[in-house]
Amino acid sequence: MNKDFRLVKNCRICRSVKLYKFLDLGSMPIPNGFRKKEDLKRKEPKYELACYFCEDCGLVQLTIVVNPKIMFDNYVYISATSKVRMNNFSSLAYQAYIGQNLNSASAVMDIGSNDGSLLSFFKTYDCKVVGIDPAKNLAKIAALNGIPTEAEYFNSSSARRIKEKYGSADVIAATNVMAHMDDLDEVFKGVDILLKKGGIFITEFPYLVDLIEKLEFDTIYHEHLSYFSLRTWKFLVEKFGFEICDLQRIQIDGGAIRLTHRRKTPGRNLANKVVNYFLSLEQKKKLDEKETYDLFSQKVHKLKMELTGLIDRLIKEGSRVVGYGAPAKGNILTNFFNIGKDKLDYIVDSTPYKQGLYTPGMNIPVYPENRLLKDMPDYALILAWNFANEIVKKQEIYKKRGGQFIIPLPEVKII
Ligand code: JHZ
Repeated sequence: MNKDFRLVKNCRICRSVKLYKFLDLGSMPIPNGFRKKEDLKRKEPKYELACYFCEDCGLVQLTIVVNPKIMFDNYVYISATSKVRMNNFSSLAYQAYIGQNLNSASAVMDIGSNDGSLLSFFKTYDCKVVGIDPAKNLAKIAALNGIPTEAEYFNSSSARRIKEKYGSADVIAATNVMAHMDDLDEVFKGVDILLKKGGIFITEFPYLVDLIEKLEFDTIYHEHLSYFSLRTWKFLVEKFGFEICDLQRIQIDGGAIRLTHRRKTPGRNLANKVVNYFLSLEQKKKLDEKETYDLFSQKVHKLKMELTGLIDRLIKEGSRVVGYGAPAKGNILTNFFNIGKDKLDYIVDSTPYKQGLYTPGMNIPVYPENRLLKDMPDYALILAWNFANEIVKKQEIYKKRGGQFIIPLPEVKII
């Protein structure tokens, strides 16, 4: 892509033009576009953030695609900052290791490998590992940690190059990355090129049922181009000759699904029962109806009133409020709800790359986590609400000393 963004005119999966617009969050900075102090005066690029629902296949997708180079070539997010995420990677690696009977001759490749966290678990099983991630800064870190990483976007041509260099894979993983890729046909072509006969392709992504039910509107941002239901995902994988052979709901990132795939063998239906269960659940939740998405948008606007109302009241009463966690989603929540420095003095976050910088759009400073105890603000708004339990446990002393946490969604809660 040569331009900064392109408008979406057809559904990414079925090519339909019947796209129904809902939830317009307006013009937003890129969600991981943290800025240095000296850049704050410079104009920040902002892009439309709104969704379509495809009336034909049901895919929820953004109305525009921001040039991936703007978002991913240098990436501040690292996977290793959460114990919950690391435990989830460990369980995925174990499941694949046992299920595929892997050994030291097996090769595991990870698309969107970030800092190499997932592959590090396969390394403990002695498997050969290869990461693939366009973020050059992260590829370097992963390589230093012993995870060879190709700093590339994944598609059929990079898959060919990787196959030539490393051979084919017994397992290909792609966690939290399918939503980030515009040309899904190219991704599946690449997987088909790289995967050994009998190999598996495992992916995880946030589940649309959870997003809608728990009002996780802030997970809608420029990096996430698609929001999958099983119905849309199944349509996609079958188009490329794969089938789902295992499917689990996992309690991470506000609710996600882990899917394992193999190449389709005629006459074999590996996971029919569980797939049908999920398909009927989605029907029951009315994911195929436009009204569901309109209702979702209305609820987001109501949440805005509730959360900003609470913070305004606390501040009026003389309390100090800060943010906890500076995830991409937090930047969407603060921008859309107009929660700026007048409301949150600062945000604490464990990611070294984010500390010392300012959040996109709202310019709120980001400090290390230990600032919370030193400073003892009255309230900490947990912007990384998906890790609320982990954070509250970690900050037990803050609570004991009288500090309180605000959870922003699905409904505003003080704990
Ligand atoms: P977290 C990222 O989204 C980006 P984000 C990406 N697009 C994606 O798909 C999802 O992940 C899955 C901090 N933290 O994981 C670390 C603490 O400070 O919810 C992170 O900055 N203390 C690839 O950015 C942030 O919170 C802690 O104890 O929305 C969490 O970011 C913990 C546990 C986290 O993802």
